[in-house]
Amino acid sequence: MNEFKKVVFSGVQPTGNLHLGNYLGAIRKFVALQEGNDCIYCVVDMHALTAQLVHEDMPNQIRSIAAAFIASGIDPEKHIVFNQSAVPQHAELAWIFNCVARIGWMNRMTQFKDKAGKDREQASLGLYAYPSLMAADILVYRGTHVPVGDDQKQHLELARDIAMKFNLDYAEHIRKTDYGIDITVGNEPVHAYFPMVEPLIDGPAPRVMSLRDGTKKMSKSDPSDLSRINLMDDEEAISKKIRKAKTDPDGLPSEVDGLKGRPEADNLVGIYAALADRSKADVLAEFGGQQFSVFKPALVDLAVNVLSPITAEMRRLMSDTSHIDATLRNGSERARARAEVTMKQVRDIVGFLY
Ligand code: AQP
Repeated sequence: MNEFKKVVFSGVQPTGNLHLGNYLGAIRKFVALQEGNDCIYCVVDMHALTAQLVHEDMPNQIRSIAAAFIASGIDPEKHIVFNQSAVPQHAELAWIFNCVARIGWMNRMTQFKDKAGKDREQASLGLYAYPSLMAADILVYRGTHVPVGDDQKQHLELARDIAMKFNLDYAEHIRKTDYGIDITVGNEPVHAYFPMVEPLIDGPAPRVMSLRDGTKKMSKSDPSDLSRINLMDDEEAISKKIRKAKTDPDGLPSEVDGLKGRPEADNLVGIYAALADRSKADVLAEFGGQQFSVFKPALVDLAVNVLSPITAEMRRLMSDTSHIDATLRNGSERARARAEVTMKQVRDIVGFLY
């Protein structure tokens, strides 16, 4: 239970082409949450340095994520759209969180293990500390709800641990101010400065898988472009990728249970269901018993119908970047003002003089 004012926060890294997984797992949820909520959506450009230091065209990568947000239906006037590096309070809070978080907690992060690979000694310190910066991104706005894909679940649990430890370690200091709020965590009453973040993972496509391997997440960094549908793909590319998507020799089952042990079939049915806003059971009621030669063209038509207006709008926005730049500048100013309210209080709680 938390009685903090509801603030929705989420971010996307400018690390390459946005794909259908980013869209269905995250951005579409961002759009749906706008109604009745205070939402802050961030292009997390500082995170982009963690796995690869030098990026070919960082400014346009940042702009293209903002363009995807807007083209998908996010209203940057009612809500806030900005890039992380323009609000230095994220890094400032992240440092304090680096001192709150324990090395043992960071050692458990599976995404670090996956991304660092075998040669962990050569991974950047930033990649290791990534979840601490992510906690700061959210909590510098005292964010309460975070729409993300399934792969971010563990990082959000860590954000809760960091918030809780800060609340407990600084409990006496927080009590001396009027910045805290009484909340209940489990059955325990806690006087908290930071809320317990709620991940919003559920949805029709919390983990979209690669089109080449149904056991691997669809990912920007997969070397094979055939593994993902990019938001900037045209009709021909979408059609080619779906036609070439790996499948098994059987036709589609009539029941969801029949997808068990068939990761590629399960993924394609899941993508169809998410794009059509239908359940998998409903999709199988229509296509059960059919071959992929029938299902794949239907999936191509659906994907093109849903994605092509977004792609066209992204291209329009990117053809003259002045609008995106003005949107990011305006969003960053509003985000900075809000983040500074929190940081003034945090500096006071920690005991920093300024
Ligand atoms: N395959 C996916 N299915 C569902 N959701 C996904 N997300 C990412 N991949 C999938 C969600 O998209 C949001 C933004 O992700 P990100 O760019 O910040 O980082 P990521 O999770 O590392 O995404 P990628 O595309 O897989 O990039 P690389 O290849 O750089 O690692 C997040 O909410 C994420 O959950």
